[in-house]
Amino acid sequence: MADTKADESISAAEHAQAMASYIREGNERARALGNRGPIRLGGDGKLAGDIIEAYWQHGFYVFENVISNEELAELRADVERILAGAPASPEGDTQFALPSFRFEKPLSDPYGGTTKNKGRHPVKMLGPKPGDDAPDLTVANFLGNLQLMPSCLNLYGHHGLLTAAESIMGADFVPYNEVTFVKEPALGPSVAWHQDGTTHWDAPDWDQGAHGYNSMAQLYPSTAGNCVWVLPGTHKLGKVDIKQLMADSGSERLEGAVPMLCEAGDVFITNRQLVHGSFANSSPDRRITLNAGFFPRRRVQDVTTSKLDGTVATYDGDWIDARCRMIPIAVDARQQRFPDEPRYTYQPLAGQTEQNRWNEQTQQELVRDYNLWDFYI
Ligand SMILES: O=C(O)CCC(=O)C(=O)O
Repeated sequence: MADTKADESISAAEHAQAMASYIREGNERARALGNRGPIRLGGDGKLAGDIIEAYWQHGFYVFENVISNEELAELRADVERILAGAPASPEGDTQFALPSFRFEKPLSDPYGGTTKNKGRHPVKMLGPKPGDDAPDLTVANFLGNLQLMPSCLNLYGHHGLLTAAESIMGADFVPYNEVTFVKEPALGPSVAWHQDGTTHWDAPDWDQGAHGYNSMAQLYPSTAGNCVWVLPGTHKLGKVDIKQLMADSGSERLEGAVPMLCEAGDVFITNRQLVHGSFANSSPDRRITLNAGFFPRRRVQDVTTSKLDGTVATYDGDWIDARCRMIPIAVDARQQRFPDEPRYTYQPLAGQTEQNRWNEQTQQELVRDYNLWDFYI
């Protein structure tokens, strides 16, 4: 069935109905990929070779059981606290130098077919009509997770997750931003199909890892009805013609896509060049995703480019080094919270442990407004 109806011309129930067979088939395809399991390291201390291979083959991998129930409870409690304290509208969002919240209309597609985000979302998704009791705006994202939620800082310093980033992007991998995606049932907006990268597509040394990856920790089950869907393998193809894919598929439900499924406490790593997106959440299930993105350092060092909001920046060594301090600070915070776990060593700052302790002073001087140093490629 071709989706030719305008926004809000279908109800959330009709949207869920239209998704039903797509979800069934997508679930089967996702389970057949075999790219999931616990974080396993090899004898060299790096991610096991078969995991790295599966990541590069499909463009994503699902790490199971990364977050204990105890830690999950802390993360969920922090999310609830932030939601409860959220201002009613963007005007009240003044706690930090940059906004902490992104608000959207329930079940809407804020990006598809617009020039927002450097025009990287070429097609419009269906925006089913929200229920009569829905608010005008819903919180779609938190921005700057590491300053908003102490539990997120702890999670960020996780030995296995940082070892994964090092194994795939090199020891000098760099962080770029941390956001939360909030997809409440019957409210969560869609994120129209896109590829994340906006800088290196035409570079002579472009490769399948040129725009890094996102780590996506799931605080609730990630289901086909609420999750991010991907087109496996598309990270190898360069810039993909998403409009054509949509025309070929006859609807927003792209053929061959798979849902990134997992349980609460699992974490995906997802290549930013993959074609991916999420539908309006017409399902009965909440999704909360903590995103933390990483790049290979050589892909940002001295690069001049525009960020998603269009502002132009050059990421020199001082900028990058300042932003990278969040890694050892988070490692120290995690060690204080979970002292029996292995401690990750971030090689580029290995000699600066003392300057990068997590304490009241570094919280105020470095963690607060740390996201002024975010990068974007
Ligand atoms: O979580 C979502 O719904 C979308 C995530 C996404 O598109 C991204 O992180 O680039």
